[in-house]
Amino acid sequence: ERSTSSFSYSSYHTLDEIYNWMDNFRTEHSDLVSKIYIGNSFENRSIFVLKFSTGGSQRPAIWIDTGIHSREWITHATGIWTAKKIASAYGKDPVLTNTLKDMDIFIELVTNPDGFAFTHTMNRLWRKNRSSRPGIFCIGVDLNRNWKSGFGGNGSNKNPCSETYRGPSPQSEPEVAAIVDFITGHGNFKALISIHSYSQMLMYPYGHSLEPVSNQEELYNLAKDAAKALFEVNGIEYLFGSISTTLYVASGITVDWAYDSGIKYAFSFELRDTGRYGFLLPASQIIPTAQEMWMAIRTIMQHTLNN
Ligand code: ING
Ligand code: ZN
Repeated sequence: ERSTSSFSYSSYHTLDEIYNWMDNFRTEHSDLVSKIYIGNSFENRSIFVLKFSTGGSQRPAIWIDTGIHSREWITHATGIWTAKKIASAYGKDPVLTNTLKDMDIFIELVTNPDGFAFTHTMNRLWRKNRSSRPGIFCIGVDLNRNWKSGFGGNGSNKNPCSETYRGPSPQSEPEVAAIVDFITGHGNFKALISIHSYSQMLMYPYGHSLEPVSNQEELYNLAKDAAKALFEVNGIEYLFGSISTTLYVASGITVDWAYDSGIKYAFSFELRDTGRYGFLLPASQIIPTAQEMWMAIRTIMQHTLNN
C-alpha cells in the first residue's frame, strides 16, 4: 500500500502492515512527523519511534509506548489511531496545538516487534520478547520486568520459563536498552505513558514498592482528572492509583525507571476490557477505546505543558 487512506483503523494489523503504515504516514505529514530508528530487536528487526514536532531542538518531550507486551493488540491499535489523531487535531484542538508549540511527542508503536510477529504466526497469547541464551531452554524475557529500577524485586521472576521472567540483568534486552539509550540521550522527557491491556486502569509509580512517590498527590489528582475525561467519552470506568496499591507489586517496570530517571509524569494504562474478552478484544472496540484514551492522554499532556 502506498497511502494511509486505505488503512483500516478499526482492524488489527500485522507488523509489516504497521511498518508500511508508518512510512506512508510520515510521508503524508512530513511537516510534523518523522520516523526515528532507535535500535534492533533480539531477532534483528528495526525498532522505530514516530516523532511529532513543530521545530526547535531537544524540546521538552512526551513519550508514549504501545505493545511492549505483544499479545496486547489493542495497545498497538490505539497507538496508531492516536498518531493519526495527533496529525489531524494539530491546528484544530487548542490543547494539542499548544502542546506541540512547546513540546515534542514521541510514540513507539511496536515496542516488542519479535513478540508481535510471533503472536501473528505461532501463538496469539505470547507476552515476552523472543530472546534466547545458551543453556536456557525457555524463550523470552518480560520487557516490563527488565528495567533498572527495582530490578529483581517482588513481582518479577528469575525463572526463564516464567511469564514475568526479568532476564539476567537490567536492560539485558535490546528492546529495553534501545529506549533507555534514546530517552537518556535525549535528556528532556517530561512525561512517559506506557500502554498495556487489559483491566481498565490508569496507574503511576511505584510498582516495586508500596512507598508513595514524592509527587504522589499530584499524580493522584492528575490520574483522577484523566480518568474522568476518559469516562465522559463512552462511560467506561478506569480505576486509578499507584501500580503497587491498585494492581499488584511489580518490579523492574518501565514507569518506575522513568520516574527514577527524573520523568515525574510517568503513567501506565491498562486499556479495555475487564476480562470478558481480555487480550482478544474485538476490533469493533478499537476506535472507542482509542477515543476515550485520547482524552486521558490529552489531560496528561496539558498538565505536563503547564508544569
Ligand atoms: N499487566 C502489567 C504487567 O506487566 C503492569 C501490569 C502495568 C505492571 C504497568 C506494571 C506497570 O504485569 C499487563 N497486563 O501486562
Ligand atoms: Zn502488559
